[in-house]
Amino acid sequence: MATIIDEVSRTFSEYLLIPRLSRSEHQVKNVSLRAPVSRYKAGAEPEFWLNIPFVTASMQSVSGPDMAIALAREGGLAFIYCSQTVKSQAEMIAKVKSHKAGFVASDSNLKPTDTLGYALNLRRKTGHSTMAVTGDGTTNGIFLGILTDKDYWEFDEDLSRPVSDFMTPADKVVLGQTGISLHEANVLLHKRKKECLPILDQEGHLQAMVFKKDYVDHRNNPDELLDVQKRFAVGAGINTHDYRERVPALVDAGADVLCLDASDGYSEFQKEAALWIREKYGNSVAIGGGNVVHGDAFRYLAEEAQLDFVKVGIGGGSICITREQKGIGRGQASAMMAVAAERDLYYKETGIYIPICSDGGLSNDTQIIIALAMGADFVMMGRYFAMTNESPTPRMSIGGRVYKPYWGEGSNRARNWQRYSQGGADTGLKFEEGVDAYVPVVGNVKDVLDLTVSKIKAVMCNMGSLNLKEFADNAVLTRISEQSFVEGGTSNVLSLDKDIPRNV
Ligand code: MZP
Repeated sequence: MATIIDEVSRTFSEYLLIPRLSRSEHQVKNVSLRAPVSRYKAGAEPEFWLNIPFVTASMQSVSGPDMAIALAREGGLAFIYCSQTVKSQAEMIAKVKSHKAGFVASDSNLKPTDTLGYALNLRRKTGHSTMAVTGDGTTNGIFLGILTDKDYWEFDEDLSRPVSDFMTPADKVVLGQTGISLHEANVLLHKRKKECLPILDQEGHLQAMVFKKDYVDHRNNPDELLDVQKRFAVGAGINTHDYRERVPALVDAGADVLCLDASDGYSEFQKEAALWIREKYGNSVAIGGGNVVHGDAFRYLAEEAQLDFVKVGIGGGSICITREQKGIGRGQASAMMAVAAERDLYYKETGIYIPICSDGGLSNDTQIIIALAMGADFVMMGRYFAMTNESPTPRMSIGGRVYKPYWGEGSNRARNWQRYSQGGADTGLKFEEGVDAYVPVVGNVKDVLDLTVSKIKAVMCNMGSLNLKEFADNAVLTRISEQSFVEGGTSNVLSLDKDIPRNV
């Protein structure tokens, strides 16, 4: 006979936190939201951290390069979706990596004989208003000068004239030599009041560029998530079918974290893929997987598949119909509590900490807070990020409000069959597990995260905690009745806007 779990499947909105003593040090300015991503031994530091506990879902309608750049700037990580060709996914990763760094390889280059019209087209295509001019127009050609948008008046010039007529020639450009430190390069930019510093080798070949705007960006975003070369960190979704071909291309392009993207991750296919990657790349790239909803599955992926982190959640996603279609899944709070308990037990037994991620179904900031309190090290969200300006979908006006399309990876539109059928020769989507939907546009990633982060930090102070580990350890949660849920809203008053129009 089947095993029946007595406990009812519960969701995050059925719980409230009971405040703990806040001491004088429990102030928002002292709170850290750093979160581990890679497994670590007691007493050691994880190789990979997030500065805020947020990652994006590996989905077509969520995670492109603009999202990855915007989120890394705030301290989180995007997982570029894998339901596209290896080539285009690797190009997206490379785009994030080349966006900003201390020393950037110059990727918009001109020959002196190129016309101004050609340069303008290149500017439109790349968005780069500063372009190096090299002898042969290549990244590391002999440096001849620089063309910026201050050198010409687009609508007044003869566009057929050569770039050499407009550029600032090399002898008038402030230059750095190979071997200069980033700090020295920035000081030179500052002192000489320049926007960009080309770095040349002894023979005059262009080696790199250093931009003032990157320095300013860095100072404005102290939490930004960078790799050792000071490039934005980026993650990539992968599947259990083509990882032998896909993973090398993604790692070459610079992916920092890989995540096996599957609706149900309790499978030998995940183990095989994870061990193959581990053997080839060791600990140089973090590997996550899932999704799971109970302790045994967590232990399998932690122990047998040697994953760095495990994602929790089946069927809770805002666009997900897996529970309706297949009858599998678990309430997200019950799943988190079961997996967090097993994670803690595993840590006690082995001294190895495996971070866990709550994935899907987080429909407001309160649920994010409860997920972290229940032991999630970080959260993965799709809808939350799909609603921002940086998601890769077009804005559309419906009934006077602005929306963006948001569709599940298991929908007919995404056709990500690899996520739902992890092994064998199966190809193609036989039935849908996700829907095609719209979400309202709410603003920039930065603005929505600012609000969520402020709330989390405020609650952590209520709970007498200065970091996420303390928060989960200190958390005391109570289940709420339907009546107390109602009590939590406004009561016996008429609310402005909701009940009484503001212009009355
Ligand atoms: P949400 O943040 O929009 O509620 O959920 C996003 C999560 O739903 C993803 O990270 C992924 O785990 C899951 N997902 C993505 N596509 C589908 C689907 O088509 C899905 N069923 O469930």
